[in-house]
Amino acid sequence: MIFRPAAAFAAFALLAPLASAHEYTLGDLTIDHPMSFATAATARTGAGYVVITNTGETDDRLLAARADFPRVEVHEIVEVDDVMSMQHLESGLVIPAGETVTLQPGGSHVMLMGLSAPFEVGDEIPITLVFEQAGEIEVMFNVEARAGAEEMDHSEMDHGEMDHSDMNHDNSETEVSQ
Ligand SMILES: [Cu+2]
Repeated sequence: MIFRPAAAFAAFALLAPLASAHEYTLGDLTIDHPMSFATAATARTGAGYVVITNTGETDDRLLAARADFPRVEVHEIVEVDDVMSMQHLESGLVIPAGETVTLQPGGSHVMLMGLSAPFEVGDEIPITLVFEQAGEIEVMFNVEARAGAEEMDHSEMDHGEMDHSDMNHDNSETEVSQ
């Protein structure tokens, strides 16, 4: 289920650069600005990005993510022989004590596979993030326009440049390395 509240469109139009800034707290973790990019009409995969800060004194780990899609995995990007590919982080993504880990294009991300409909700007995608120490929390990933895709001010956005991972995501890949 993707929520598509009419209000989100209005807010987006008025406050485009700031509308989607939102933050959650779970134990020692701060989970900031969960977002995804609008996808092509034919896309069968999407990616979720978020900034996670561990203010505690114990390392935590993003073990998994759950959402209403056939497959949801935490991926990292690895480069082998100049070829970028995605790998499922079977044992999770470490969030070191006192540090911030950013899931972003070209790096780690929450991989959403088997989309039945494209993500549109203004959509809110509920995704449950499961942490080893802090437990789990459902957060809303706000769908934003890809930089350059629309006429708007992206000066405050430092993500959205095309890269290998985005290209893979847009190409409706059917094979994902395990
Ligand atoms: Cu991926």
